[in-house]
Amino acid sequence: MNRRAFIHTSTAALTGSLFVPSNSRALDLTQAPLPYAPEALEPHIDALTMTIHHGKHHAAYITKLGDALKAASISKTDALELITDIRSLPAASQPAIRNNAGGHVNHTWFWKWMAPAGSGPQGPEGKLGDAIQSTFTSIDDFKKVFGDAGTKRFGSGWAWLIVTKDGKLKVTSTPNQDNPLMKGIVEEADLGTPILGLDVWEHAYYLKYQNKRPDYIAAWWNVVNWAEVAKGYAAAIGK
Ligand code: MN3
Repeated sequence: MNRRAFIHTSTAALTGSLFVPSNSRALDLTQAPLPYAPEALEPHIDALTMTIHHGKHHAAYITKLGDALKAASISKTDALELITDIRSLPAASQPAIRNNAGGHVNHTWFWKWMAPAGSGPQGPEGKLGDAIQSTFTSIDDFKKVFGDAGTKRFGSGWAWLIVTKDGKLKVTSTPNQDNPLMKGIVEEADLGTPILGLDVWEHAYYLKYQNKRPDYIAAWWNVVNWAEVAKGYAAAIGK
């Protein structure tokens, strides 16, 4: 094996064992601005919700994560690394780091998984489209399964489309700010690389949709950034 092939193989093995998306960089304790104006997702997601969600909720997870790390004298500040290995942290610090590092990672990705309606592909195309059709029968069936995962999540949490370690697509759901990368917390069968996630906490939709979570989910499909999902899929399957 030449050096190049060796490096390639080692990287693939490492990525596979950690489930960390190969396209994601370290995720430190700084907050990126929204990739679009807060009103850009109107009328599907309203500007005030976006402003509060990003500026208050997401920002608070980062502040509280910093506080939790400081209290536990943990110098590691990569939120992605933290969430993959929560169980190795001091027990007393695990709940706060689990919630707030999870919250930081989940929201950082969530903003990128949305884009103004009509600004990109209207649905999954190419290899991603083929994989969704062969896994779920059709795009509509996939949306039904994913939407149900979000609707049936009791209380607060997320619906996910993940790529499992054997390269299969799967719809899952987690409570609170848990994430499919959380080994030792999420069931083994539901671990994988998230390529799409939907925030179903009431703070994500209550101002506009009140108790009507299914209406929020139906509207949200209009602002899914399918180009970004396809990018995540390609990275997760290593192609
Ligand atoms: Mn949220």
